[in-house]
Amino acid sequence: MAVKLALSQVDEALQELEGWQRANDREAINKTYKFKNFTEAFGFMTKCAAQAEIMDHHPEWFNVYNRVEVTLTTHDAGGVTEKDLFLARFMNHSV
Ligand code: H2B
Repeated sequence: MAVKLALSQVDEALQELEGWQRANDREAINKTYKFKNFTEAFGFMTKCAAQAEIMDHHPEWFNVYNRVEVTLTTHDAGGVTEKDLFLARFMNHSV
């Protein structure tokens, strides 16, 4: 099972993850992506969904039109793990 990272380790990793921040109310990281339109947003989600399936690691997300709000945490570990950081990097490279 993936090991939960210390908050200081998460903060350090976030310095290299543009637009991502720690959630206020739980051990998670989040980012809001904005696209030109719904088609672009959904294309991004489709790409990330395929990666999530490969990893068996799934985002919590909310989409309205061109906006995708993403929260990443590892439920099994009760906090942020390397899997969340990997998926966050993948997402940033997928825009
Ligand atoms: N996704 C996330 N974000 N955290 C998990 O702990 C998790 C998951 N666990 N996707 C996986 C699925 C687990 O429930 C299945 C049974 O492997």
